[in-house]
Amino acid sequence: MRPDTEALLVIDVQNDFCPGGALAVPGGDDIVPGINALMQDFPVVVLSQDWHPAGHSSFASEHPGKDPYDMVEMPYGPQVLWPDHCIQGSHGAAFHPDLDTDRADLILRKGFRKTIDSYSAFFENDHRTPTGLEGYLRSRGVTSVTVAGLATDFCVNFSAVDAAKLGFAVEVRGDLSRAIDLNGSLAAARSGMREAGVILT
Ligand code: VGL
Ligand code: ZN
Repeated sequence: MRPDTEALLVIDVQNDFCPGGALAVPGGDDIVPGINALMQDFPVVVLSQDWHPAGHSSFASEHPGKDPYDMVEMPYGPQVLWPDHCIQGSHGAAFHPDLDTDRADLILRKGFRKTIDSYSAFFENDHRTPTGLEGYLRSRGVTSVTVAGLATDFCVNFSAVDAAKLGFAVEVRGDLSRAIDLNGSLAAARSGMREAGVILT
């Protein structure tokens, strides 16, 4: 077991991000056994869950004339439009059935406000509205986080960069994450994470 200062953050290992899901990430389910094994090493385990109301503003279906993966300008900045996914209470929003959710200390839901998306488990996409995760980790004495899950170039990336900006030591397990890779987003995410001081393994 690692020291009590080390947390594992498992990002969005949900049915909609796995093959067959609404926003399937290629090979998204391959990482489940490795993540289950890794959870056994950590004294603090947090799972995040993308958790959108129906009609969420990040859904292309809410923007007449737009298609999934188009970009729009939101009051908080540019936003990719997605297929409807991870709707609260739906099968797609549930964790992958093989994920060992019993091992989690905290399940953190994000993206529940209709008018703002939240890729990061720390802040919504305005980069200002906190989810509460920072306070949770600090009050448990955590100083270092390891991040894995879906998708490498979106929610894993934003969570890892925010954690580094907040002063946590951050490692991203690239081998236990999978990417959407939209127009070079994986390469951009990798260099952004490295620039922020994240260790990519
Ligand atoms: C995610 C796109 C939309 C993710 C969530 O978990 O990476 N990507 N919502
Ligand atoms: Zn989402």
